[in-house]
Amino acid sequence: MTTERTLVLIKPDGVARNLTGAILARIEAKGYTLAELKKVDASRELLEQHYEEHAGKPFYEPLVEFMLSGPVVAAIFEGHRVIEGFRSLAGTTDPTTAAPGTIRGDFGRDWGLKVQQNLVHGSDSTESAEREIKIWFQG
Ligand code: RTP
Ligand code: MG
Repeated sequence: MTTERTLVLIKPDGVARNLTGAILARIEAKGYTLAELKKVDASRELLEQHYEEHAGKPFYEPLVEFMLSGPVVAAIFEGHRVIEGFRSLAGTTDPTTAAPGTIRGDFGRDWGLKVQQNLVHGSDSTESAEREIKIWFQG
């Protein structure tokens, strides 16, 4: 059986707030294994590939600008059902209402900006995980 993998990003708000270690520690504490880790100044081209499913949506351009605003940390985590396990740990998209106990619920809030700054990204399917891992680690 191949081990499932997911792409996790700590977005610029998480890095700027020095939450990288705390976030990675939660993922490891849940039992997933860190396979790759790097800090990246992402290019617009890379982010446009990563977020291609959102092109044309009202939050797309503010989202890309936000992701360009500072370094991000990209990681690959491994483990059985890691894709859904990480998304459950991250919490729902809006950090104001994300459940306490989740990464977004505990560390995030609405800052009244154009896009939701919600600390982390996690792939949402095996197909998107493999696509995103290629973009961030083999691009
Ligand atoms: P992600 O892809 O980052 O793991 O988050 P997600 O699945 O929970 O959210 P998704 O719908 O894929 O949206 C991608 C990111 O865009 C920002 N967003 N802002 N209305 C808004 O202000 C809005 N909607 C989405 C968030 O940063 C979200 O994580
Ligand atoms: Mg998403």
